[in-house]
Amino acid sequence: MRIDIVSIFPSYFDTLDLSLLGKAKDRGLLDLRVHDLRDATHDRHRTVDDTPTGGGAGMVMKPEPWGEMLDEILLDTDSATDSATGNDPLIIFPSPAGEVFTQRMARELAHEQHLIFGCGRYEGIDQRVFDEYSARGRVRLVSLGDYVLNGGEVAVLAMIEAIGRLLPGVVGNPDSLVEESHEDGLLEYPSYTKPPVWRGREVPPVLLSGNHGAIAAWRHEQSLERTRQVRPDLLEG
Ligand code: ABV
Repeated sequence: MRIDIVSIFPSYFDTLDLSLLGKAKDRGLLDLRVHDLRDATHDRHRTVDDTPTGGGAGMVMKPEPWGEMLDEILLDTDSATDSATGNDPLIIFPSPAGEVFTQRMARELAHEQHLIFGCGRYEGIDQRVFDEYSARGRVRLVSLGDYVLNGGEVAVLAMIEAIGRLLPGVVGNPDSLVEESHEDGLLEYPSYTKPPVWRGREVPPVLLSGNHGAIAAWRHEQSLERTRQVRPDLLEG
């Protein structure tokens, strides 16, 4: 998978060299390219924002640097992987006004050949940027949840981690992907390891029974009970 990220704080993405995703990069499973939006400005102050037209508080990101940067990435794209595979890039803008990111969306996005993440700052990006690239291709606004961040960078890190670990070969043991929270629409059951007694607290005896049917049934019941307690909304749909 190819991922391009556009941000005015490219060093936020240095952490993607760590751990599992760093290894995926080294092994060529993930082609990650980080772009500084200010490289697409041409004034002395490398200006990316301006006052909101019509008035109001804060600043809005100007359309020109976004247009220049995204055009450049899209040009670099046509010749490469995408058009050959009939898989045009998907541009994602993190936004508190977007559709909510879920494990289902992560699974969907893990099938894409090429994702482009545009990290907005300030009060947002000039609407014409969304309109322009929606008219030319696929654009989605995506939110991590109902809260406001200072910019899209942290949201993009979270999305890339959730998507990246689903790519074939990134997580060593793919079985570990199917038993975790949200994969079956439920929260994960509690996990234990050795020792069997720690500070007087015992591991539930069924887990030491060797009865795999009883263990699976116990875990499912625990998942249901946790979900009922903490996230009843997940049981409704
Ligand atoms: C993107 N808050 S996503 C840009 N929850 C600015 C703020 C923000 C996002 C989110």
